[in-house]
Formats: sequence, C-alpha cells, structure tokens
Amino acid sequence: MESKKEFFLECYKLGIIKFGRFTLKSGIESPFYVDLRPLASDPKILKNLANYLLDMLPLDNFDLICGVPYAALPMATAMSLESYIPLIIKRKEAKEYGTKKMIEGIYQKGQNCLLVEDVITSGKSLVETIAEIEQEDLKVADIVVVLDREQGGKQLLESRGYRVHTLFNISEVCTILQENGELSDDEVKRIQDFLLGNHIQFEEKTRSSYQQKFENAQHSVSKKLLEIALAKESNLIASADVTTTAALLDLAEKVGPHIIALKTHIDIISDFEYEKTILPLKQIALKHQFLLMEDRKFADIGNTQELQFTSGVFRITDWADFVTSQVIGGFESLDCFKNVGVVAIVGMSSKGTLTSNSYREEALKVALSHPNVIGGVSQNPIPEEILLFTPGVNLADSGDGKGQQYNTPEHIFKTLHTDFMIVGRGIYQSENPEQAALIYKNEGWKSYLNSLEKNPVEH
Ligand code: S5P
Repeated sequence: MESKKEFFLECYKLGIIKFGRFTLKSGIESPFYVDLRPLASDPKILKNLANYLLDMLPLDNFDLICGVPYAALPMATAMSLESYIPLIIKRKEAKEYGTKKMIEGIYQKGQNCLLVEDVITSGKSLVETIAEIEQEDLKVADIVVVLDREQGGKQLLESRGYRVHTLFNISEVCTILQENGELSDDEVKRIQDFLLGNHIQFEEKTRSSYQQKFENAQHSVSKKLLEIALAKESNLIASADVTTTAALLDLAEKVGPHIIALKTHIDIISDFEYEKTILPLKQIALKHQFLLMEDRKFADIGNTQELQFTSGVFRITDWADFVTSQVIGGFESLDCFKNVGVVAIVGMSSKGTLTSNSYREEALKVALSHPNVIGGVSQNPIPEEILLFTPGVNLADSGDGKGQQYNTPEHIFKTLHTDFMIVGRGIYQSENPEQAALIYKNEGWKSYLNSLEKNPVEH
C-alpha cells in the first residue's frame, strides 16, 4: 500500500474536507467541514480505507463488525469483506412493525463487536450506539474512527474505558495539506485556534427526578401522583383487569400499599353496582393512599365522550382521579375532562399498532397543548413536560400470544425515561399478587434510581 500520507491526499481529492466558514448543526461556526461519504463512491479508495482501518489493531478478538449509521456503514461492510469478520447492521430507528429490533444480522449474546465510525467529534453518536449494542448483550471494547476532529470525543470514550483507534486527526491532516501547499499558514492558525476553544463537553441527557417534576407540575393530579410516588418510593400502577367486584376489591386491598394508582377497566366488571363496587374501592384507595385511573380510552367526538364520562352506570366523573383517552377526536374532544387528569394514548404496546411515528407526533402536539393532559401512554420517549406511563411490562414473559409485547422495568426507565409503569397480568395473575406487587415496586424504583445516573455506560 502507498504511504498513509499519499492515501490521505487521494481521499482529499474526493472533496471530503472543505475549508472556509461553516455553521454547524450546533450553531457553532467552524473553519472546516468534514463529510466522508464520498469515500464510498470510489471502490479502490474504500477498499484501501478498509485495510488501513483493519491494520490499526489486532483482529483475533472480534466476532462482529458494526458501523455507526449511515456514513460508516459502507466502511464497515468493506472491512467485513476484507477481514471475513461478520457484519451486523445497526438501525437508526427501531422498526415500526414486527420485531422492533435495533440490530439486524446474525449474532449471539456475549460476542465482541468492533465498532466503526467515520468522524468523531463530541462522541455523542458513539455513546448512543454503544448503549444500543450493549443492550443486545454484545461487548464493545474497540472503536475505529477514520477522522478525529479533536474536539473531545476520543477522550470521553477513553475515560469510559473504550479503546479508540483513529486513522487521521485534524491536526495531522492540516500539516499534510500545509506541506502540500493546499492550506495557507493563516488558515492552519485559524483551525488551531478553533480547536483550542471548541472542546465540546458532551453531557448525556439525564432525566428529571420525581422531585423536580413535582416542583414543576402544573396539574393537581400530576402533583398528587408524584407526591405519592416520592412518599411510597413507588412508580407502580397495577392494572386490575379482573371481572368481578370481589376480585377487584381483593386485589386493591392486597396491592394497595405498594402502588401509586390502580388502573381499572370498569366496564369489564360483570356485577358492577356503583354502591357495591365504587364506594368500597374508594375507601380502599383512601386507606392505602393510591389514585384511581380509569383506562376508558375515550375515542369519540367531544359531546359523546362527555356523556360516556359523566353518565351511564359507571359515572366515571364521580370517582376517577384520572382517565385515559385517545386523542383521535382532536384537541377539543378532551375539553370535557375538566375535573380529572387525562393520560393521552400516544403509542400502543400491541403488535401492528397503527400509532406510527407520524401519528405519535400529531398525538403529542395535542397532548402537550391541552391543559387537562397530565401525561401520555407510550412505548417511546416523550417530552418531559408531561408524565410518561408505560404498559407492557412483565418480568417473566415477552408476550401473551395475543399481540401484547412486554419490556422489562430496566428497559423502560433507562431507555424511555418512563415515569410510571403499568403492570397487569404480571401482578393480578400471580399466585401471590401482594408479593408480586412488592417485587415490581422494588424493581421499578431501583430502575428509576439507576436511570437518574449520568453515566449509564458500564464496564
Ligand atoms: O398500549 C397500551 C395501552 C394500555 S393502557 N397497552 C396496554 O397494554 N394498555 C393496558 O395496560 C391494557 O389495556 C391492560 O389493561 C394493561 C396491560 O396489561 P398486561 O396484563 O399486559 O400487563
């Protein structure tokens, strides 16, 4: 192979680095702009690049190669072809349908994965990618990078115990170009000054604590929920999907001390009578200090929703502290829920749900702007202004054979920054619901505390 310097000059001819004044995504003005994607369009260069990257470290240890999407995907593919190390593909976004997998390809738990990145700046996208690969129980120890912009990313990853192997860094690139008459001394000086003043301190996004959310909460029901969560050290909502009054009251009594709210589907109680079902339920809620959440999932025009909320045998308005509602009827359909909190259904947990990205975006707009809304039900992160309720949690199962898809408490608190987890069959179908509630409560609280930690990348 030619020398590294000659190789760089060949790459440079493809227009991968431009000098001048560029406003970056962050708003900062940079004296240079890097885009390595053209390298993939020259097969000879891509192949040589793959070999340069592979030559930087011993390869005996790696079972897999993975590129950070998108620019590093062809590089990782070429490295795989040159080294015969199998490739896995990391998605940028989880699939909407089917498996929801973030990593595609054939791999086994515990395998070592070599990660490939085109340019490292703050290290943010690498940190996020590593977390997702590690979530699949794969190991990452080494990262190869084509160009280091020398703005702190390498140090960040090394401080977390990863080995970062960079083929080029911006200083040596400037020297090569200066020697070759491509860059003036003034330009080099300007770049050096920029690099001195622009070490990006990448702060990982951390979640707000219940205490912070309590202080900022506007709605009285949000405040109450957060207050109970803090007092009981619980973020558990038990879903009481039982069909008789006796079973409902029995469950409420047993799980009451450990939960912040009991979620009902009141229309599945076959022997419902307001006096015999609701009045004792309210007593139990008062005794054990939890709120009542009626999971009615209203989905009609405002006038009909108002009737469904206030009339009929259930008279939900008289006893529920908060209710769930679809937002498909639009903003004004939520106006009728004046005396309760509304949890908007933003995304559903079932396989094949129609709550696509674009639906969720629109649903969130309604939820965020309506004063009655305290939170959303979703399997995806939502803005911190409203509370996130996540059902589909089960420690023992991954599904129910009827389309329900389950996650663990650890996943939803760490990855989604969930506020409250909703557990149904994991508790009420267990042999000992009281003990099960306690286990979920402890697991949920532990996962919440872990999710407050700034540095979730562990070794
Ligand atoms: O997307 C959703 C929304 C809700 S509210 N997925 C859900 O499962 N739910 C409700 O949560 C569902 O109606 C049920 O009452 C509970 C989950 O029960 P589990 O037995 O599957 O834990």
